[in-house]
Amino acid sequence: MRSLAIIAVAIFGCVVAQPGGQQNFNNLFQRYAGNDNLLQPNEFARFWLHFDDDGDGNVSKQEFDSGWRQEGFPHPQNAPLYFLELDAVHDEVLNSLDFPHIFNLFDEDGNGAINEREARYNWNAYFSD
Ligand SMILES: *[C@@H]1O[C@H](CO)[C@@H](O)[C@H](O)[C@H]1NC(C)=O
Ligand SMILES: [Ca+2]
Ligand SMILES: [Ca+2]
Ligand SMILES: [Ca+2]
Repeated sequence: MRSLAIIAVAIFGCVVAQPGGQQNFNNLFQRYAGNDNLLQPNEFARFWLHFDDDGDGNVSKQEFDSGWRQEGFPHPQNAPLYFLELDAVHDEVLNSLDFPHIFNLFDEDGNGAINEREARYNWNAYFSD
C-alpha cells in the first residue's frame, strides 16, 4: 500500500512537471529573451515564427495547431481558440502584421520590452483552459 502511494505521488509529480508547466515556461522565456531577460519585439516575433514550418513568413492554422501540440504547450485542445485570439489582423494567418499587436498586449507597462513577469502573467491568462 505504501509503495503504491509513493508510485502515485511519483506519477502525479511527473504530470505536474510536464511541458506546459512552469519549468517549461522558464526555459522558453530564457531561450528567446536572451541574456537581458527581456523580450524585445524581434525576439517575440521569432518565438511565434518558430511555428512557421515552411518558412513562408505566415504561421497557418495548421502549422500553429500541430506545433502547439508537438511542443507540449498548455491545453492543446484549445489551440484553435488561441489562434483566433492571436490573429489580431484577422486574415487567418499569424505574421508580422499580428506580432506588434500581441506584443503590446504582453508589454503591459509599454516600455518596449516584455519582462518575465509580464510574459508569465499573460501566457497563463491567454493560454489557460
Ligand atoms: C501571408 O499572408 C498574407 C496575409 O497577411 C498574404 O497576403 C500573403 O500572400 C501570405 N504569404 C504567403 C507566402 O502565403
Ligand atoms: Ca532580449
Ligand atoms: Ca507557413
Ligand atoms: Ca493575422
